[in-house]
Amino acid sequence: MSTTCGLFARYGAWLRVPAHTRPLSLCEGGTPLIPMPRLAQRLGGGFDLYVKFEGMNPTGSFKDRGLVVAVAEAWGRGASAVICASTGNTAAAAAAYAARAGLRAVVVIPQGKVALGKLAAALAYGARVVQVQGSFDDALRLVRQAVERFPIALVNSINPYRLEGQKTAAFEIVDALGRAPDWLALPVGNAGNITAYWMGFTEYHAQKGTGLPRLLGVQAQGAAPLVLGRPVPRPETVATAIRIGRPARGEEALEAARASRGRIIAVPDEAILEAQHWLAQEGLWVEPASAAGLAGLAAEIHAGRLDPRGKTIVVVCTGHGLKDPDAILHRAPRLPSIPPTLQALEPHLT
Ligand code: AN7
Repeated sequence: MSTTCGLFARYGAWLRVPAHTRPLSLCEGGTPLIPMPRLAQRLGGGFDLYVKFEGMNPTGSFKDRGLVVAVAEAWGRGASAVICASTGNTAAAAAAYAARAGLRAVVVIPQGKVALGKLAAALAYGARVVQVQGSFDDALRLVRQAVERFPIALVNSINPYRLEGQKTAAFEIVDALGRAPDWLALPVGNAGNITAYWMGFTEYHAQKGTGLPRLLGVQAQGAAPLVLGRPVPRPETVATAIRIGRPARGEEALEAARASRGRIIAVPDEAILEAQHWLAQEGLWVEPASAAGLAGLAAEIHAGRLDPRGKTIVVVCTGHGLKDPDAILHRAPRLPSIPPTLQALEPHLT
């Protein structure tokens, strides 16, 4: 399959992949970088704020960037099936790209802890979905064991081609702004994405002198192994996408944050939900985990640890709100129910 859109078409020359890699595409990437002047005001003003809205990818999250490349490599080497552990978005993306390539997908998820839209997506794309009575970390341990015994390609972000794809988001931000932002704030779960962004920014900078951002990685307080400095055996957070206690790329993430003169912090669930609400007030519905970057940025500015004045700051919103409708509906007020008369509607019009 030759590609006319998507990551291989746009950034193929930058992807370090084996020659056998067989490009495919769902026209992923090319996501909007949306100016957020009113939100910047809310955080004190005096700086340029943008959201990189990764929810606009084909399956609704940034995972499409990683999975298109990981599946292309597996497909090109003749694999007939792929497997991943997932909090949901990786599962949806793996299932979609496997379907596109005609491969089988097996996704292993923590039972009862995957948002509805992600589970439905994996099923819609025809993946075999297996629920584990345990956490994401248990699921990842299982799939690591499985690929040692069975001929099935691992597409979690331990797979280096995942990062090759995901680094293209950094390229897009630099291409849009003309240089790297001063700060990049993003959620951190299994820690592949922050690692990939740093790769992307450093590679572009080495070739084009486009500068480097400081990285602000944000974990949920109940799932913050990189802040605590030790694994969290029973992670818990409303942001189920980042409900991860033992990140596979934790060391690289800490190193990326350090090298960028940035840091990884944790924020409480309430701050995440508040940031989700702020984004919705701007017309952007993102899933809870996706709002963690903004929550972390707000907390750092508020505490006086990050001076935004005169800066260009990009917040990465990693996944679409449509993936997790329950996060909204669980908190929604009781809706009025009326007979079909104008008289009954009238009290609701002001
Ligand atoms: C919306 O899908 O780990 O730090 O299995 O879905 O690269 O793990 C998802 C992670 C942020 C964290 N935002 O990224 C999975 C999974 C959203 C996510 C993250 C995830 P990493």
